[in-house]
Amino acid sequence: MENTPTDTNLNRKLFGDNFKWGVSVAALQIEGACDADGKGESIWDIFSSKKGKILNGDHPRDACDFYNQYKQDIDIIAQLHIPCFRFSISWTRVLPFGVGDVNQAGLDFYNRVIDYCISKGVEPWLTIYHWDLPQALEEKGGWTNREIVSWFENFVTICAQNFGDRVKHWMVMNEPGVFTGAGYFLGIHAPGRTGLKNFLPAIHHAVLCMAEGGRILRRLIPDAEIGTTFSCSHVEPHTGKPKDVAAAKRVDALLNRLFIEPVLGLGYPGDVKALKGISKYFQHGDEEAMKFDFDFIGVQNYTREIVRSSFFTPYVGASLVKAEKRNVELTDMKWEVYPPSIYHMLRQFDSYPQVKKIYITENGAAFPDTVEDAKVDDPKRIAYLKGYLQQVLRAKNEGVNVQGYFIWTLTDNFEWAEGYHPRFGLVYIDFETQQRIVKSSARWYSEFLKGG
Ligand code: GCO
Repeated sequence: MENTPTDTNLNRKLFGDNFKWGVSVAALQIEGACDADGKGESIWDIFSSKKGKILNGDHPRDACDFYNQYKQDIDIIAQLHIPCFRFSISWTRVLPFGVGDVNQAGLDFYNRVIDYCISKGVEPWLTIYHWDLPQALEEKGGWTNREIVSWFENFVTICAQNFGDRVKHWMVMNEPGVFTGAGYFLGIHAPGRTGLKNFLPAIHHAVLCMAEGGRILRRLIPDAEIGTTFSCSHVEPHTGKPKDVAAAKRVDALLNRLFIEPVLGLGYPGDVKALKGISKYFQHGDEEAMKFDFDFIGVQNYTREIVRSSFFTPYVGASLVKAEKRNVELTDMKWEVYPPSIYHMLRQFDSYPQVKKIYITENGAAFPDTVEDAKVDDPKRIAYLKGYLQQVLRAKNEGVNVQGYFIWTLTDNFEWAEGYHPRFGLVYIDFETQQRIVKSSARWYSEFLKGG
């Protein structure tokens, strides 16, 4: 492929001196201490307690004990020479009931984490909402209740006022497509709601909150760069038949355009007829309120999807040709290892003139890592990261304004409905003992960052 750097010449310098390098995590997936020091219940604390919802009956109550071991984990980041650390704020640690009284112990925790990052020369990057909605708000309708716009405004304001003096890189939301689709349509993520009656209002209210969150941050932290993140997968038709091509376009609209386009002022994509019902949830002025000119967009890509037309699949009339049936290399999530996917997604998101800058805020892979002689060798993850980085560089060399790359993720952690089984970390966790073991992929990343 033209412009694609080879394995041998891939090194940090090719990305430029100003390129940001980091690692990403999320509060619910790593913190544990699910009811410590005044923290309230999130929808994931409740959903995970329901039988059959989480693989192996796993629960995030302890996770990686980051709440108590944050210094050790930030020390590892510093020792690996990873410059930036992206983490999220647990809404219920700061506001146990979502609104009302602030939990000072929760603010104190995040101030300790931010201060410790800075003391170790690690730049803190903050995601405000990474799926852990307060249960108290879910009981009032959660993302289906338009009042969430004011609840979210309050949460963003408190975060900006308490952390904005030291944190200058902010993401308002993590992957609205996933938490609304899986949590409010398919019912496989918290809070387990299903159907368009939940999905459509959740979409619209998440879009309104994303834009409003951006406006609040810009007003309260004028010197910060403000973004938000989107999941995405390169979508290809199973054949060149017009019905498969049309099906792929509909899936691309759902997976890759549904949230970025309204925020850019382009309105909701019209390819999926079932989405037209969103207009029912509009109020006067929403067209304007949905828009915000983010300083950057976080692109989060792992794989690609192959789509065929499927008459019997409701709403979208398309089905995925599963990677495990396509004789391709897979990760432990059964996702295809397909590096060009990140290239195509960078080109697609960069093609919007309103997109000023892109960071890859998540990319990584789960593999069945094992400990041998107190070490974890994970060559497949190293190969995955190299392959995707080559494609990021290919896009950058072709003029895409991609300015950073964050690996998902620092430590093995609670992978939502899959529990602790999938291991995405650069650092292995023995969940019995909470012992950390730096994997060979972490050492590779450290060498890469040293310019080796
Ligand atoms: C997401 C979330 C992460 C996941 C990661 C692996 O993108 O779904 O941001 O929380 O753990 O992507 O699935």
